[in-house]
Amino acid sequence: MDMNAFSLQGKTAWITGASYGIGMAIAEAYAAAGARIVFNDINRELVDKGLASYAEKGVEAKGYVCDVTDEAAVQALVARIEKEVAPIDILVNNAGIIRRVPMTEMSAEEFRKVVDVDLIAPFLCAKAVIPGMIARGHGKIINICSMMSELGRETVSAYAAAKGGLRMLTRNICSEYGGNNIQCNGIGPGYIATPQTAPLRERQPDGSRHPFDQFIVAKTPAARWGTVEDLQGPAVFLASAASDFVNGHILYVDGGILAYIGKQP
Ligand code: NAP
Ligand code: GCO
Repeated sequence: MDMNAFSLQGKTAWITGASYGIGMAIAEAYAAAGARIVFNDINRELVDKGLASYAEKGVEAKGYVCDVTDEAAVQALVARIEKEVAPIDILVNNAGIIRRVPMTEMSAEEFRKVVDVDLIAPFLCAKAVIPGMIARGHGKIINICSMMSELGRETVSAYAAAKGGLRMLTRNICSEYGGNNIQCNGIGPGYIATPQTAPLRERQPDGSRHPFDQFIVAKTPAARWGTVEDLQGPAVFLASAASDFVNGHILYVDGGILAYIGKQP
């Protein structure tokens, strides 16, 4: 086997919402694999923060302000990237939000906002890049799904609905554009230590670990939270030629939690 199949040399990757967290880790890995990095975030402050972080890590990246829920802004950004940088070979739909609210206390507006960012935006970004990928005869789209693409839990109804929808959007893009040599797959991170999950890991007033933290560690065969680095290898694989015959697949990177019923109390 030619191990260059895992190289991203000469490819241009656009990672949404990648000023920090999972998106930044994926961008770093893609740069190490040879790709040109483009990212966006929702405001200038975050983009500048991201650019400074990338520079500190020695990663050359171009950053743009764009709200991925705004179709006109997304279309304009894709045109700008393809003019200023290069045609987009790899799209990672990473931008996301979560609101942890009991469903009966959640407003329709809050529910819609989560679905807007976590499901509608990946549709808008994929819709914007697919025509160019078809014209060039190849493309990779990677949607950052979630364990909540498969499981529910209290207070995350909007997020689970959106990430469940993202699982099926992934499979539908595969179905509709696989014939154009576009591979669309998902990554389903387990519980990863990032700002988004910080509230679930906060130390209690008495210094003890958060009950949810203890719960996740007990439910995960790997007996630990995931790190953003755990996602880098799977992300490179799904962006590379090594996965050209993998399509419509959600690759769960969860330490085995989805496979495990849990220890008998
Ligand atoms: P995160 O805190 O969810 O960060 C996501 C990034 O997207 C932030 O920079 C965020 O900006 C940005 N963003 C939000 N709305 C946006 C919009 N409308 N337009 C452009 N950018 C926007 O970080 P994360 O934990 O690294 O999560 C990244 C992805 O992984 C998300 O899709 C998340 O659902 C998914 N995920 C996370 C975990 C986990 O355990 N952390 C597990 C499974 C899946 P702001 O800072 O302004 O919000
Ligand atoms: C939560 C967490 C999860 C993770 C992730 C799990 O409140 O349950 O935030 O939703 O973010 O999506 O895969």
